[in-house]
Amino acid sequence: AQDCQVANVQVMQNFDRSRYAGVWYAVAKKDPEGLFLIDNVMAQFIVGEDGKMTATAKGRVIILNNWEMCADMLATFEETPDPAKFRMKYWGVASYLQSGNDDHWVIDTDYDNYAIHYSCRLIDADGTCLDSYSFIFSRHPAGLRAEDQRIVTQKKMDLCLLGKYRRVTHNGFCESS
Ligand code: AZE
Repeated sequence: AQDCQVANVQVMQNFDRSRYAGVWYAVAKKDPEGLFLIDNVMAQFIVGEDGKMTATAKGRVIILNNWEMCADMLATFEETPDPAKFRMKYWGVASYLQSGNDDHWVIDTDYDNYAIHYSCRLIDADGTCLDSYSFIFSRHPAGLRAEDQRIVTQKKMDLCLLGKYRRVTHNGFCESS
C-alpha cells in the first residue's frame, strides 16, 4: 500500500454512509496548495430520504486582505462505483468563498470515533499525487482516543503523508458566527 500510487490507495471496505452521517470535528489536516480551511473545522454529513449524501462544513479562513472569517460551506456528493469514493461538489454560502469539485474518499472509519478522509486534486505523470488534502476527523472535538492513534498513523503512512499533518484547534471561533 506504500507505493504512493493514487490508484492503489485502499479505501474503507463496505462503506456505510448512514453510519458516517452526523457531526465530525477535524483534529488534524494536511493542506493542499493555496487557500484552505485553517482551524475550527467541523463537518456534518446528512443522508437524505433519497439516500443521497450532502454536507455542511465550517472552518476559519483568511481571505482577501487578511479578512478572517468563518467559512460556511455546502456540499453534495456524487457516487462512484466504489461506495467509499465520492466526487464532492462544494461551494460557500457566501459567493466570495471557494467552490469546486474534489474527490472525497473515506480511507477508514469506525463510524463512532474516527474517520480518515483523503482527496487528491492533481495526479502526477508517475501516478503519485501532486496536490492533496486530508482530514483526520473525530466525533469528539478534544481529539482521538489513544487506541485510534495507531490506526491513524498507519493510514497516514499508507497515504504517503506521514509527517505532513498539522493539528486542528477548536476554540469556538465558528460557533459565534
Ligand atoms: C469537507 C467536509 C465536507 C464538506 C466540505 C468540505 C471541504 C471544504 C473546503 C472548503 C474551503 C473553503 C475555503 C474558503 C475561502 C471536506 C471539510 C465542503 C475545502 C478555502
